[in-house]
Amino acid sequence: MHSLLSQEDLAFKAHCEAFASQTLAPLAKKLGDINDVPQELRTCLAESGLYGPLFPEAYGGTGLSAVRICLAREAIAGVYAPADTTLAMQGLGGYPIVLAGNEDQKKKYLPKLAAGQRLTTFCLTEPEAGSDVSAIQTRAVADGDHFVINGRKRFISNGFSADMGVVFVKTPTAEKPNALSAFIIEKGMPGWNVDWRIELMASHDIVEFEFNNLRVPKENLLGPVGGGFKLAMQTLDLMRMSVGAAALGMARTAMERSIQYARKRVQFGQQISKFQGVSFKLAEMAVDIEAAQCLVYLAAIKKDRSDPAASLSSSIAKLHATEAAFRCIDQAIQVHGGMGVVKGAVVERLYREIRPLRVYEGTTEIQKLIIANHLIKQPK
Ligand code: COS
Repeated sequence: MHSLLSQEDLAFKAHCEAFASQTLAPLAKKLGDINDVPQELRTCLAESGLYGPLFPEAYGGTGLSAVRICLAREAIAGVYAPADTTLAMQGLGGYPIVLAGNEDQKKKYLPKLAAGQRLTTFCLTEPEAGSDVSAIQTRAVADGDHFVINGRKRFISNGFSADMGVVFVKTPTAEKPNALSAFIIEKGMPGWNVDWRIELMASHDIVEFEFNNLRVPKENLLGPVGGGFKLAMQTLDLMRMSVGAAALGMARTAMERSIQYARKRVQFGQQISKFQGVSFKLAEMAVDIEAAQCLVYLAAIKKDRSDPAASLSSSIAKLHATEAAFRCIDQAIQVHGGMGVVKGAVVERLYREIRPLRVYEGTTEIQKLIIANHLIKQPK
C-alpha cells in the first residue's frame, strides 16, 4: 500500500500521525465535545502544517495535493473529529477560490486560509435542496455595485465559527432559469445571520443561516455568473474522496481499539481474541480497511494526475470507505460488548461520529447515482 505513495508523501503521513498522537490527542482530551472551534483548536491546526496541501504554493500553501489532504484527514479523524471537520471545511470553502478565484480574490483570501488565520465554510445545502443541488432557492439580485442575497442555508458545518464562506445561489436568466452562481461572503457583511445552531448526534459546529438582504460587493462574485453548479460539483469531486479518508481513519482507530480489547478481555477462561467469532470480526475489519485505503489513495492519485476518471473514483472511494467504516465501527462495538456502548467509550463516540459521513457531501445513494451515470456515459 505504501508503495503507492512517494517518499515525500510518506514523510507527510508520518508528520500527520505524529501531530495526531502528540498534539491533537491531548487537546481532544482537554476540549472534549465542542460545537464551535475554540481558539486553541484554531491555533493548533494553524501551526500543524495540515492546511498546506489545500492551497497552491503561490498563495501560502504547500501545493495542492489530494493525496496529502487524504493523508491528513486519515490521520486526525479517528483522534478528534472536530479537528477533521475544520480541516475539511477549510478545503470545501477554500477550493472554490483556488479553482475559480481571480488573482485579487486569491491574493486576498487564500494566504489567510492557508495560515489558519481565517476559517471558512461552504454554503450549498438548503431546507429544500439537499441532494438536488439545482433546486436551490436562495437568490442573488444585482443592486448597483452589490448583489443582494436572500434565502436559507441549512447544515452548514463550521458556520458558527467561520469568518467567511462560499455561498451558492440562484441567479436566473431568461435562457437559464436554474443558473447558480457562487459568491465569497464574509462575517460582518450586513445580513449575515446564524438563525439556528443545529445539534447533531455527535458534537459538531453546524448551523442554519438566514441571509436577509445580505449585501455582497460585486467583486465577490466567484467565477462567471451561472458557473456555480459546476464549481460546486468540482469542489465535491476533490473533497468526497477525503471524506473516505476520514472514515478510514475512524475505522482504523476502531480496529486498533478492538484488537487491544480482544487481547486483554478474558471470558470462558481465555482471551476473547482466541474465539473465532471475535477474531473473524477483526479480520473482516482489516479487509474493509485495506480496500478503503486502496480506493481512497487511488482516487487521490488520479486527482493529482488530473485524470478525468478522478470524479468517478472519488465517489467510489467515498461510498465504499464510509460504508466500510460504519461496518467496522459497528463490529468494534460488538467486540467491546457492554463496554462499547458506555457513553464516552472511544468506539461509542466513533459510532456517533461515523454516521453522518454516509450522508454529507452526497449520500451513499447519490454516489451510486454518480457512479452509474459515469458508467452509462462511458463510450463502449
Ligand atoms: N464536474 C463538472 N461538471 C459537472 C459535474 C462534475 N463533477 N457533475 C455534473 N456536472 C455538470 C454536467 O456535465 C452538466 O453540465 P451541462 O449542463 O453543461 O450538460 C451539469 O453539471 C448538470 O449535471 P447533471 O445533469 O448531472 O445534474 P443533476 O441536477 O442531475 O445533479 C447530482 C447531479 C445528483 C450528482 C448533484 O446534484 C449532486 O452531486 N448532488 C449531491 C449534492 C451533495 O453532495 N450535497 C451535499 C451538500 S455538501 S455537505
